[in-house]
Amino acid sequence: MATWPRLAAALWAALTSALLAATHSPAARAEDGYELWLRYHPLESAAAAVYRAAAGELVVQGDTPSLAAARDELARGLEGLLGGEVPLSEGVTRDGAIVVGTPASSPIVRGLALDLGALGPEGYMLASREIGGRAATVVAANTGVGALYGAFHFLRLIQTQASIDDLAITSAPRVRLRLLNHWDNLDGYVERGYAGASIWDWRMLPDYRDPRYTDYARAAASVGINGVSLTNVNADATVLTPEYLDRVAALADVLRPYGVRVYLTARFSAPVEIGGLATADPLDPQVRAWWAEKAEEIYARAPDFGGFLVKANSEGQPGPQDYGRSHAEGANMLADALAPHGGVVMWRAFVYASDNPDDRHKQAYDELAPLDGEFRDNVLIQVKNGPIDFQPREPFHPLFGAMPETPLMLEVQITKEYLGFATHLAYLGPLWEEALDADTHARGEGSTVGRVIDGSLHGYAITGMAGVSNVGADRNWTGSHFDQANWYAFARLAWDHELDAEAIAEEWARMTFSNEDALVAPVVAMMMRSREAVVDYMTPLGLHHLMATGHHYGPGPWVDDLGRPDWNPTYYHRADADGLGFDRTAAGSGALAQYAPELQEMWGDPETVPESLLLWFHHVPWDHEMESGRTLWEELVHAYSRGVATVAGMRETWASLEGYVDPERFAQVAAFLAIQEREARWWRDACLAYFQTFAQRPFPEGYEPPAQTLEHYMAIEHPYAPGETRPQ
Ligand code: GCW
Repeated sequence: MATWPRLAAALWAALTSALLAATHSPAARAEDGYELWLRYHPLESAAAAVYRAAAGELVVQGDTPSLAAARDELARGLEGLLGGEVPLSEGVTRDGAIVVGTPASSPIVRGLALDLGALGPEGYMLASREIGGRAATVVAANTGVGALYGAFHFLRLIQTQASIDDLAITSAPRVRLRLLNHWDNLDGYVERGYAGASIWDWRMLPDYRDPRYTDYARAAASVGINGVSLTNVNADATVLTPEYLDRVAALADVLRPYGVRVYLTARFSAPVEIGGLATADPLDPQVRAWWAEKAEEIYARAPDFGGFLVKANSEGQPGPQDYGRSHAEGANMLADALAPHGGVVMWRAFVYASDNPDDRHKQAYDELAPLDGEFRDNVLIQVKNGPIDFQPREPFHPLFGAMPETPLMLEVQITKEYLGFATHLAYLGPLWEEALDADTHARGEGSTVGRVIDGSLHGYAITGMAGVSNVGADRNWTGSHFDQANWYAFARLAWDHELDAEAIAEEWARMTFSNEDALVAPVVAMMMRSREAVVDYMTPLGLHHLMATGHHYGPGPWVDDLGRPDWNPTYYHRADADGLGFDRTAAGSGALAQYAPELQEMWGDPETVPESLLLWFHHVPWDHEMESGRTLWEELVHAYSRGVATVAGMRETWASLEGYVDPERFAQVAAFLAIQEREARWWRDACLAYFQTFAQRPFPEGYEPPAQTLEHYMAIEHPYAPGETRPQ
């Protein structure tokens, strides 16, 4: 018979084990997203036991800062995942040793005589080996940073519960410069930022180095980011003053062990603004000397400084054309200043002139393609994925394939300026994959954008890919939990553009939420549909730039009164009584002529162009018959409605996953999906109400008409929507 004390003890035991289970079960613990995909929460016990056998001790030989970072990350990750400390050892003393190092740092690695030649300075090898009769896993590379990347890969295998037996993995980046571009102003405001203020606290630097910078560096290194441009391309010359360069140097120090170099945006007029010169003419000897000296000052503080990112003669930014000089003359002047120190210039191709009435689609190509071959060896031209501006869907930028003598980088936007800010769930892996896989036909079939930017098509000596960052000071870094996936996917594709967006989504979901298939499969399916849903409810069938003015939040297809024609949505959709879309064939703006003949032929005919780009290249009658048999008007209604339905389906999917995700993250995603569904309806209804005034056709049967009148939608204003361009 149970006595009271025994009963009480039994009750107490039951209670504490229930409490323990609650705190240990990953689904039950409240999480704010700060840990990103590096959560390292305990695996369930059976899985942990398997990995524990293969992770008996950690042998990191060498003590460079990057090797120390690799050791610390492995120690932290393994302890978290396996639920106990993994001992550090000087040598292999038992089965399950994890040996990390480079041939230079580690006698063990040297002794294995691994073939690391093809891995370059950043690649790595994960290999199962016997060492002194013991089973070991070797994480080897030519540099400490390579070993750090390998350590993160090894942890990822365990985080995603992949096998770590018989490992024979080698990996090296296809693209050399893999950057995040922050559009952060020095006052902490982030242009097109939806995750709070800038993480760079310039006021506290250089004295206080927020530990968050180290976590940022860890996250960056975990996915192979090796550069960060700290400041907005709408640049402020102040960052080039000595006081700020000291702060830049402090950030460079924090990021260095993780293989991340800092870059700055160079305001072209800096010699005038902070240098006291009368001109910033790139051919003026004093200007050239000023920049050369500026470069000296920077490299004295940060010897591995990466270089300058420049937006010039675009949207009001100063540039060489202010002095009658070309983009090449401007870029080369900065390149000459950086060359002695090994720095590069990333010169942006996002240029369009206020006095040029031509189709904006054509302007970057017309200005830059003729300059091919005129740039210094340390200049890259950084080209957005599409010719207009980070729309939910664009054809690839026609410069890709058109500058064989000039290294072209790809720039994509991770922050979702045009895809619903942080509240809409839109996984951008498929968008970037579409851009990277697009065939330019520059050297015959298979001349993809990916092969242009990785240098294999034209033999570029330097290669790069940049993503406009979505990181801010929000606890979850990116403003929403699912936007972390976009940071992650960008970096994974920059490392290897042949990776599959769906596989990347799966990796991310396993690390970020849970390894349970019941969660992973629906989450990945939802992510994979999400970008197309945004295309559908915002700009289907090749429509583009229908967003409201300035902040770009919500629909504004009716806007027609802005200073420049090409700032107006009406310029892009050209709706009239006959039809819809922008004729870019020879009969229209002629932009199609910037593409290869094969594409001109296919895209030039409304019958053969993919319907996803139909209205990008053609002005199409409202009754044009689509593949589905519907008319254009009916198809438009169908696509907008499908977008809303997809989001409603995403909401249902998420609702069914309660219990697989901790309550805090679950609730935020659920609330954001509700906002997304409401805004998707708003987009659909507003755009269809507007286009109907031209189409003059009824809503097809089975489709709800807009909930409100067009006047209602046109009267909506959002004066404080985040992220707008702000003068500095
Ligand atoms: O997409 C536009 C944005 C601007 C941005 C510009 C650019 C930094 O609306 O905010 O300015 O592109 O890429 O330079």
